[in-house]
Amino acid sequence: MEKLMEAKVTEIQFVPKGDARGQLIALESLSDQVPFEVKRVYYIFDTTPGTVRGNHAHKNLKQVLICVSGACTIVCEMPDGTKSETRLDWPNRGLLIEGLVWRQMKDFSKDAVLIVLASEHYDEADYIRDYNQFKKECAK
Ligand code: T46
Repeated sequence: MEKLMEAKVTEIQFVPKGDARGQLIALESLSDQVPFEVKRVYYIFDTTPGTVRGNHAHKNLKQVLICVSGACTIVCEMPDGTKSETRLDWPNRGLLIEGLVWRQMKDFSKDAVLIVLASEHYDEADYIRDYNQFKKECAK
């Protein structure tokens, strides 16, 4: 049987390099904030009002989500059924999602830009898009 990585959701606080000119946040692979090699970056913007994205889990992927403009809410369901909601509403807040976590992104503000740093290249085979299949995987 395929061995899946441990499911985990961690809120991260980035420390801005602020000065009189404004703020700057630098993220590096294999650091405390991004504990994996970044192989892919994608971003979600111009989201249709009221839309809910996600509705899937990943088998073996680590991602850091940052709302660099505006705000959105990330809902995570862990393999034991525990749910959490995190409002990402400032560029110094991040959410590290690892392994088998059912996720939804919702309540996007009009100006929301959600950037995601991912540990792997895009692979549709890593997705579980069926909720019942997710629950079956969790029960294994
Ligand atoms: C996730 C959440 C937070 C690609 O071709 N390459 C990519 O790297 C990605 C991420 C997507 N796509 C294609 C696949 C679909 O045809 O873009 C289309 C939209 O993707 P999806 O419906 O999976 O998007 P979301 O917003 O529901 O989920 C995305 C990520 O797919 C997912 O990994 O964790 O953001």
